[in-house]
Amino acid sequence: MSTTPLAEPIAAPAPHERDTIAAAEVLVTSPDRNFVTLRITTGDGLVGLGDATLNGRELAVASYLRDHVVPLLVGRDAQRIEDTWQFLYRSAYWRRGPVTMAAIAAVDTALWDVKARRAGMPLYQLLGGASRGGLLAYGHASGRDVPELLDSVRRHLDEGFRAIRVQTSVPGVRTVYGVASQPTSTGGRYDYEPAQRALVPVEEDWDTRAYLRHVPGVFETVRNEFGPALPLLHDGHHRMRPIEAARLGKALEPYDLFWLEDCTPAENQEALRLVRQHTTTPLAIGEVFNTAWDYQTLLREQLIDYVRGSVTHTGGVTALRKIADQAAVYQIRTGFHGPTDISPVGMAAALHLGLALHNFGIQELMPHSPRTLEVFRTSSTFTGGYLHPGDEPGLGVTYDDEAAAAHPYEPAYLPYARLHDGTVHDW
Ligand code: KDG
Ligand code: MG
Repeated sequence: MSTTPLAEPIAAPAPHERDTIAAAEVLVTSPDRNFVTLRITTGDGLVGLGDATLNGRELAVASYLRDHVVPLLVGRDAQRIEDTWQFLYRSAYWRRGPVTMAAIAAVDTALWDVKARRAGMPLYQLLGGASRGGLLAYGHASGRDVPELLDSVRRHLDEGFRAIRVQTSVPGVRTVYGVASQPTSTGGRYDYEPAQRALVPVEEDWDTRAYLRHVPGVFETVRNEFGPALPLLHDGHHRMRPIEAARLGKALEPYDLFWLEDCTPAENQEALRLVRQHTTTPLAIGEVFNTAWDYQTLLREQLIDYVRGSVTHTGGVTALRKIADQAAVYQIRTGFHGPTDISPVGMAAALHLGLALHNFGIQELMPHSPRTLEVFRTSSTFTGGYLHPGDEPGLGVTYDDEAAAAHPYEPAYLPYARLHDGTVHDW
């Protein structure tokens, strides 16, 4: 009996010495808020940066990288981005999850930075080139009362924003997440960081019925004041049950929102079916998602209009691009998460990707503090309401070690919410 000889395994060619990963460092700094960054250096000294910041759980990702990923990276081929992604995702056995995916994202982003620097091109050129001249960005207006909110919208318009997220305090609720703690229109400090430096999270209160009674009237006032054209957005921050979210979406229809974000807790994808049956207000979701599988039902059944993931929390440029391409099949667009806890490195990666994607929708912009921008020097610009990542090779971000050293890590936590009877609530 003759047997077919087994094929010899084919090994990928060994990396060119200059492309070998010579070092990978985990950098933790806290210029007004905590950031975790991965810096990869190649055999010939090219450097790439990746953002691994997970708000309130920063050191878990730093340890995952330092203890379990960095030892696997040294000696690998920096050019093999897809292979490295698959290796880190599949070889761990334990898949998905925010810590794992932020760590993989940092490696992936740093390798894309290296590849683009090697090519002498801004990253968006490697991703297919620019699909547009700039990225429409939305800013965060908020107010502890309606006059303060209207002032905040005006200030954002003066700063050049052409799309605005509107968050408001709620009568009977003491503190509401997303509402700046000081009046920004009179020179008060913008809240660069919703997390607060402390050993335990700050407790906030919540009342969904009071919120549902209040919000439509606020949007009516804002719409009347600023006219029909201004894109207005709102973040429900996972606080509603499906029927409550449906009611809000319906109530907001006359005010023509660009989107209603995170109207229900995101892990229950089926909840969006009920919301969708009741309202034509566009829906955005996904800032806490970390893989394509978190979007599976939402995309296939066309239950959302915008994908909210970030490069930083969804496994990097490689993974988020695949999600965006899947969304494009259903005419669903991107609206990548862009709060201050995405570092300027993660933000730059989002801008390069957004510039290249055909189905880009909008980009969130929560400006980083001047102190943050002394550590992370970025070529990104914001002009006339549009963001652009700049044309430097790679991501266009450099990390200043000296500036970073002045800001050691400090524990900081996002707040959380309780109902008036003391029950912990979604937020
Ligand atoms: O880390 C969590 C914050 O980034 C998040 O709460 C901000 O909801 C947010 C948003 O839409 O930017
Ligand atoms: Mg949000």
